[in-house]
Amino acid sequence: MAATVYDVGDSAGWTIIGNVDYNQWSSSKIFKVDDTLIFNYDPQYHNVLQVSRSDFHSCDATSPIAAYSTGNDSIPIRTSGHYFYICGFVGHCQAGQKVDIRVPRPIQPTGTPNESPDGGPQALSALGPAPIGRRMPGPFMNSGKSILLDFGR
Ligand SMILES: [Cu+2]
Repeated sequence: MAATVYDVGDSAGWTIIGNVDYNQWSSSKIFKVDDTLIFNYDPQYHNVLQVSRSDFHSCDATSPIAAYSTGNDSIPIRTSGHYFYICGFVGHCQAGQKVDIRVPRPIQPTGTPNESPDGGPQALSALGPAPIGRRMPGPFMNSGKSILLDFGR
């Protein structure tokens, strides 16, 4: 598996010009650990802030996890996860200069012999398929009350 270098936004770069759909850009890619993201932009007008999921959605640039401002930022993907980047210049994130990068967990070539017995919350990660045998209880497990209410009136 060769590592891939991605220019965010491809030839458009990191910008508010041209209404680049970064969501579409990232969702068309399959990112993996060891890939690299390159943000190309004029540092006079833009920057790159890594933010939390909620700050990404609210375009809150006040508490970034990491900040980049060289205009040619190379950001290696070191671990799987969900990464959120916005431009910190006023109005730019709101205008669509934001991108989320989802990096799935690497697929193990062979089964892991010592799978942890209780899995923990990580086993239910949205990044992977739900493990078999961990399905939620069916509707019949609900309290009798809701079943009664469900009977058509
Ligand atoms: Cu910007």
